[in-house]
Amino acid sequence: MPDFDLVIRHGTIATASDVFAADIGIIGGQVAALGRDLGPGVKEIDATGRLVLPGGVDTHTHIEEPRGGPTVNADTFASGTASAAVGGTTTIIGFARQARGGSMAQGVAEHHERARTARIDYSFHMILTDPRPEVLTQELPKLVESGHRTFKIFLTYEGARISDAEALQVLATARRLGALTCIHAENHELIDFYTKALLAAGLDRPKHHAWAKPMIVERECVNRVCAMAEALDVPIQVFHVSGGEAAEEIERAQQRGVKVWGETCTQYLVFTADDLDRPGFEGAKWLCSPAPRSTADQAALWEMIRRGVIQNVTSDHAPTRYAGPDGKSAVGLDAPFTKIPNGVPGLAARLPVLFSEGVVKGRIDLPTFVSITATHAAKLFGLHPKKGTIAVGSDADLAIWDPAKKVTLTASLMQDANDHTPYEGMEITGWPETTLVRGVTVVDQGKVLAPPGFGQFLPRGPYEMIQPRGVFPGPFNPVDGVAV
Ligand code: DUC
Ligand code: ZN
Ligand code: ZN
Repeated sequence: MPDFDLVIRHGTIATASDVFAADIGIIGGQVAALGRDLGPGVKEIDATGRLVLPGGVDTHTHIEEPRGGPTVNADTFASGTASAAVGGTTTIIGFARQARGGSMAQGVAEHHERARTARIDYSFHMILTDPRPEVLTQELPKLVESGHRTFKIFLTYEGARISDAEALQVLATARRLGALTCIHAENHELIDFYTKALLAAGLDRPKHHAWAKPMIVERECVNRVCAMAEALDVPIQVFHVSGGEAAEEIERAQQRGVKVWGETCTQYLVFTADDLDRPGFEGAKWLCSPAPRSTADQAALWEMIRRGVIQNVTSDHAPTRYAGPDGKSAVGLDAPFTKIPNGVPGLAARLPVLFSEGVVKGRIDLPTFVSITATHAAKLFGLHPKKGTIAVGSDADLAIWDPAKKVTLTASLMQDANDHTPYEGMEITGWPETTLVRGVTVVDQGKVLAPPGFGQFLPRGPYEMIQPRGVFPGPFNPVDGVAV
């Protein structure tokens, strides 16, 4: 009589704190035992010579988001989550968006419909584009209660951005409801000023996108949102920190005790502004916001990861095909940078690129890799310990890696619905060969086995990590108006 549904034998397990040799016994989709010489399983996987890591938790993914323009998000939940699983990721958080003038509840309901084809587990951040009083006071309490515990706000992008006054109202609401706010922090007015100056001078190629939003644009805004978080005593996650100066603003706030967490993305660790200057229109493939920066910024980001200032590395997967009437070149190969949709695809590439560039090249150790790709994100977004670790009682969401496998990245390897990858031709070492979600093999040797709909929505309840500190810079609580 077998003891387990599945036993993964003889692997080397890594968590965010330890690396050890053990078998994993799985019952009912959860880890039931870790140990040597576990009893038999109905099924067994031999992981000799392999690393067994928690499946990746990618908390910044744009999938099947409607845009309302000529270009479209290339992925559906079926294709985006297939790609995620191919790259060893087992949980994603996507974005449900409020239409301007519309209802956040409707945006969430519509996104739940789209996500029915997900092949791995998922949750949503709620993009607030129009935080009117009734949205904040009537819709959000119910939405948070039903497990949508993160807000996303943009301080730039026409059509999505909100004012500082509105941002403060969103942050105050997050504090009252026990929600976390994620922020796209770039100074809109400065970008606008730079952009007008560039266009007036005829400087409108893809490379000028980086000129229109240099680091000062980001640094100033990161400083500002840290001040807002401190003033209201409310935790925030700063999305896609792209270089040293912005990370330093976060570090300073953290040193003052502010609950601000920094995220960067794979692309900022491997690409630079020079990639936007590839011949012809090719640079459009690397056009994202914030813009890729310099090799010095890459080194600074790795250092900030080692120091724990940046704790989460996501893909910011934002796929737009290159060719075709709905692609990056929809407006023509001479389109000004202002007409090119922002974003790069990267769901499948994230873990392998970070493993190769981080662990194999000796920039970070294996537990740090696990932490920045899975464990910290699961903790920060209220998914831990169900997700993001390997422990008795956790979901058996696992990636079994060949740490020595040499791979040349190509678009077809990614198995998303895009027609290119900015990582094309990159040579890496290490590949997640088998991915399991809740003990079920969803990808094996590049073959996607999970059907659309296998993924489950992950509602997120209240949790300690994002509780306010109860410390205000002034003599009273400006959110509730209660004397401290
Ligand atoms: N930047 C974002 O803020 N979102 C999606 C794509 C991008 O480049
Ligand atoms: Zn953003
Ligand atoms: Zn994004």
